[in-house]
Amino acid sequence: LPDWYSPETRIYSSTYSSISLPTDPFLDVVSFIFSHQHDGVTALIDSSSGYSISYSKLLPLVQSMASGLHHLGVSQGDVVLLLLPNSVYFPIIFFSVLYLGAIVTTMNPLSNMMEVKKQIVDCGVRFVFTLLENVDKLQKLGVHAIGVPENMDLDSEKTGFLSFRKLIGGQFGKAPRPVIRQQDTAAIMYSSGTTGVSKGVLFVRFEASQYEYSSSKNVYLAVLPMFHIYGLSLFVVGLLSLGSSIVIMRRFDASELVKVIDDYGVTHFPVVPPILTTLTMRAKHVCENSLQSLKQVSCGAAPLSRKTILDFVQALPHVDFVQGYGMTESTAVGTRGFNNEKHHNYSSIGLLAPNMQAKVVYWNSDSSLPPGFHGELWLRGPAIMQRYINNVEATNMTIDKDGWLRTGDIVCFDEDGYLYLSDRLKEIIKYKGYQIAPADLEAVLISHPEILDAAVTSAADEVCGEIPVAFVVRRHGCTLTKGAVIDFVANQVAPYKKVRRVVFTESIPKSAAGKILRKELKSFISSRL
Ligand code: 4UU
Repeated sequence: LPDWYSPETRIYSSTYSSISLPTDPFLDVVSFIFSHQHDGVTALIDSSSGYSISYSKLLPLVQSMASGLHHLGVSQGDVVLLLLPNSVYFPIIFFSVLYLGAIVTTMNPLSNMMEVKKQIVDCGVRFVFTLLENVDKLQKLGVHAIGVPENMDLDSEKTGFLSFRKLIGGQFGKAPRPVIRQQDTAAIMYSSGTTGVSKGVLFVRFEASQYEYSSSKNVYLAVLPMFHIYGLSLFVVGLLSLGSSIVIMRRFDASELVKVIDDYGVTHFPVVPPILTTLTMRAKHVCENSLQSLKQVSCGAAPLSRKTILDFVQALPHVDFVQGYGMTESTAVGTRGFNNEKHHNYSSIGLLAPNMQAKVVYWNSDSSLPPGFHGELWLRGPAIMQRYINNVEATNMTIDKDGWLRTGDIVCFDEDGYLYLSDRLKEIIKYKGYQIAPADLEAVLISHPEILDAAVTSAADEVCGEIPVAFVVRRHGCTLTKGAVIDFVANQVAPYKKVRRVVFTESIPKSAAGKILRKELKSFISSRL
């Protein structure tokens, strides 16, 4: 048997050598990341304007922003919401908040104001960075809103509460550096986990140290959003500590993709399945010296079909294709892609990440299974979240007393340590890699006066992976239409979350304990729709 699996404990360990984590209890993320020198290297580049920030300018900008925030009244322990699309400013704002010992929370900038308000209340947000056009709406919610100009032109700014340009301008002296411990809260990200509504996931010492210290001179293309754990932990925390250059596309524009890769000599491109499909399509129509700089494309956040993978490797045979797996509750740490051997057919989600342990647990038991068997993946290691905020019950259901995190994913290890993901036990819907919590949509649905009961599940979709489908029980004799149900939800949630199909039904199938039987809804969908 291999040395990465113990038949006695039935615990898997990583096939990668472990990374030694900083032991100083007072080392915070900012000091850790900026202790590595990458002079002369470009850190961040805006793909449309070419505006760039070098590594040597990064820390001074973070410090200026931190002193601006301090001037505004941000202090240790305050929660600051980043309601922002990607830009070269995103990492600077992120680190300036942590620099002050304050806490970052993030959200999709397309979120509905009702969703924003919910999160503001849930984690006690006091300050928000948002696009200029949202500043007024946010002020009305009782938080201090700082407007960030989307086109990066700092002079175009209207005078907001306090302008971004002034804040970052370095006119407020030195920001204080409070005592920050590794155990202090760094970030609160939102995830619904294995069940229920979206919850705040609390991270301490935000796991920067999961990345090796070696420097890498790669050029990454950042299209994936930094407000989601995949983009945040990869682009903001991971790659900036390694010294890579990051080309940031503020908005994903398929028609610009090839040009951006060629213009900036992009070597590495992390994607989610729909972007992989777009890249494949574009690659079929380019001239032969296009896309030659690309060395590796890595895909994660949602399942990929074999056909999608094979189409890609046929279109771009010189590119190394890998899959990675992670989740919010594990700071995006899970597997690391390493699929060079063709006989794995690229279908593996990678090898267990360094410092991580795993168990493959037989359904509804605590007995774990050896390589070759499918079961629920449990993960343990330093990157696992501390807890869900304001929710002891959900925390206890998700992490056991020995520190094992239930992922809600069904996996199997093969004899070489490669992981394969075959199914998902948990309720979440993955729309283009984004999480949608059925319980969040159900809460909106049953708030409608003519809806007696509702349940949400997913249907497979070729382009988006999965789409939310609502089963709705209407009040007797009412005339509510499917379109009206879709509109009702769409008015209260971010566009990507909206219900895309409605099924009217007489009752929602439930267990004796009142739990929605989602499997029954799913089989209804696959048989009828
Ligand atoms: C099938 O989506 C993420 C994190 C993605 C990620 C992280 C590190 C991708 C690559 C990487 O290297 O986080 P969440 O919390 O939004 O969603 C987590 C869930 C997982 O539990 C699993 O069900 O997303 C699904 N998922 C995947 N499914 C994540 N990666 C994959 C994958 N294939 N490769």
